[in-house]
Amino acid sequence: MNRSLRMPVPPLRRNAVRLGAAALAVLVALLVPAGPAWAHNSLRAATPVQQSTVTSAPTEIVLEFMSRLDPTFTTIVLTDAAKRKVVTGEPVVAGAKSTVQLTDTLPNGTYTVAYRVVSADGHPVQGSYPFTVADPTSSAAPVVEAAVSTTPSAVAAVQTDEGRGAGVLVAGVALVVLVAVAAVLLWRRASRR
Ligand SMILES: [Cu+2]
Repeated sequence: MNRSLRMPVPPLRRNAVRLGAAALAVLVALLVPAGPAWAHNSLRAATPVQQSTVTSAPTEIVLEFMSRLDPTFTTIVLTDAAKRKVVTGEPVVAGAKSTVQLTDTLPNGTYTVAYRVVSADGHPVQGSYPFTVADPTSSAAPVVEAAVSTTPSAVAAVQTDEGRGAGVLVAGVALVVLVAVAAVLLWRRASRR
């Protein structure tokens, strides 16, 4: 196309600004509803540590969250490799920490800690993680996994922190939009020469 033919057309820069504004509007629309999701409570630390192997059976499970817990809505459930519930005490909440005592010594094997707590905005947050007991001096027979069992990695993948999931999704969409806008702007700048 001849350069002179393009002269009457409004400057391309104006189109670029308009496109940028549209992209910004899309970003704001995506980010605003997800805002409260970032305020959701999440697990900060745990004992036994997530995905760890401990050489002596733990006597308690301690979960520490990012913000204070409501004792009424704090649940911690321990299951063995055969998905049987392990008897524990009731969760004892102190600030952002919750502890359950284990009444019996855990036999060697892989266990899953599942938790459900409530965020400041009232939305529930739940997740789970595995840990393994491998005590070389343990005489108890290890818990055998059920035939259709979940491997530790599959259990880890099941972790459902709703807030984090929404945040990652929004970040992904925002990234795609930004890359698309950048590509269009670069293409327009290149085609102007
Ligand atoms: Cu919420």
